[in-house]
Amino acid sequence: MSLTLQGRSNKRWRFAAHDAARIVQLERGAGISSIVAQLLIGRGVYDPQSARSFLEARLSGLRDPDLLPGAAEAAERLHAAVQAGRKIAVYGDYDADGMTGTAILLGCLKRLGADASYYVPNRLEEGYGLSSEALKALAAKGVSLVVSVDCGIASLQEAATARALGLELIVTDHHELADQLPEAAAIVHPRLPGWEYPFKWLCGAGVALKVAWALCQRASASKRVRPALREFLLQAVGLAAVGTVADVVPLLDENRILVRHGLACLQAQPLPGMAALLEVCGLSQKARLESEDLAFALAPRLNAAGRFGQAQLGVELLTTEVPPRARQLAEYIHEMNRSRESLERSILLAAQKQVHQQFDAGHDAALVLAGRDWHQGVIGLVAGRLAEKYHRPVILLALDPLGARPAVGSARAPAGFDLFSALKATADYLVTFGGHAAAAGLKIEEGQIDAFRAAFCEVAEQGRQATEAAAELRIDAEGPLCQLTADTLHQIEQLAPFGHGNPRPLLASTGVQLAQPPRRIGHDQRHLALRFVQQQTTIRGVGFGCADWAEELAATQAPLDIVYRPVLNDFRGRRSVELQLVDWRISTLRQSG
Ligand SMILES: [Mn+2]
Repeated sequence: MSLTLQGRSNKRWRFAAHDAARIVQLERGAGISSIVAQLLIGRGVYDPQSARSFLEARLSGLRDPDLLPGAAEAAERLHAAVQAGRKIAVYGDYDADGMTGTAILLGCLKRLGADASYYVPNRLEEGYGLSSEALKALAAKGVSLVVSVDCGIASLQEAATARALGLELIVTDHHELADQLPEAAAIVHPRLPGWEYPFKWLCGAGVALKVAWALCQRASASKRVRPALREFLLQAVGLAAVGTVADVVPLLDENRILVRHGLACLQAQPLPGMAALLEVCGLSQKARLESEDLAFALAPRLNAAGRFGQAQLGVELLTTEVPPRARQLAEYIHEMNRSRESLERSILLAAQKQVHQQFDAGHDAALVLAGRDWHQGVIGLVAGRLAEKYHRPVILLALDPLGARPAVGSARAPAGFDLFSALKATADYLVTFGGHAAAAGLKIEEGQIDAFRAAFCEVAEQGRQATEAAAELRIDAEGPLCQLTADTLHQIEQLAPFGHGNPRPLLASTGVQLAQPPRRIGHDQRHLALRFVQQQTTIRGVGFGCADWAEELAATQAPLDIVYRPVLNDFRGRRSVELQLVDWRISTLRQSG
């Protein structure tokens, strides 16, 4: 039976079908516990062999790098350039995926003795992708081969510039393919036309790792790479894991393997920069790193450097071999992340004020907000938060301080809405735009904003149904709190790493009460500390970003139905089960159990 209800988050609760016969079959066939079988079936894994390969996620499950479209050609060319002693530049992107990918290729080239340098554009001044100016500057320095990371697939003009400059250009990227490809010496991309690569969702760093691996095979004159290079490639898997989680690509197939093993590599043998970064995040003593640590601690710090136009420091951090320098850079990046947090808070407040003053959140199908002192490196984060909160596309525009240049905008949309198509449909009002279904960037003349808003809201209205249909919580299973033993949680952890495409399981319990009123916690009081009781079982809970619910929860005497993610806390060797509250409602069902 599939039952739908609505909780306080305004999302519908959709319970996964419970197919008892199928669960028992998989449980026996694969020799796994019932809860793991149930969760795997909910993820579309039905047969014992797929279940085992999913759970094992062996490193040997990574495909030979030469199978990745263009990787063999790129590796041959890079190998030849290294042998010839030519100057090589790695041209990266300023986000965490681009930085980690750049660090992988640069680190690899240096270990092969190459004369290699890197270039990462300034996000605020140059923007995303290859730039003709930068290519000219590289050529003037004697660079003769440029290899892009996490960018370049749409840089047709710039590829022509590179050709005119006599630069050999290798593009490695994973972004959407346009109708036309750049004219480059080689293009490495998991979805390159004419190839059939079985896994389409490697990120920029994943693609860079494959190229580095293929290059190491050539340098070792064997499919088995030399031990020293193998050691570096394992460290590079740690870097690729950060890029993979940061870029929110599905954690399935090769991405799942990269993150599973990358987490272990980051912990066991981190590069000096990663060690320093883990240290400033307070993670160096953690018993077991999780994908969430990459998503919420490492990636935001690297991205903060990019947001302030300092991505080159991020790459330096990830490639330096000098621990004191790594420490210094990690601390500086940590500070930039704090500035980012405070800017984000103040823009969020101002944007919310605009939502209340200017818009009828119930009627406008999209929110288009603008501010003159908004930092363009941070507006995307705020747009993301608002899109989540209001379940509709949100565009934040940073107006030029002098009003002389076009406003720079960041757009985010909830699942089910195609932002890129919506911008394409309203492109007449825009100077430029780019991106994909869930996130995009744009530039617009100030005088066009009102007309654009009206047009965009109209397009959003048409896409509303799809967005609303997607606004649901997919609950894996329902059961009493007493089921949540440390043992069950260990079973569930076998499905880790969790993230996009393989979310941490969402469970529900009905007829639960609060042992005490919720407490606001966190340095900005945004979170809630909770304690749930059901019969003999008491479990601690936390509601991240749920402070809005404090009064209502405190005033509620009736039993609650709750939706949550169970997590296992390994704090100083003491294991405890904790709930992360996701949604709740006043109970109308009989108590479970
Ligand atoms: Mn990327």
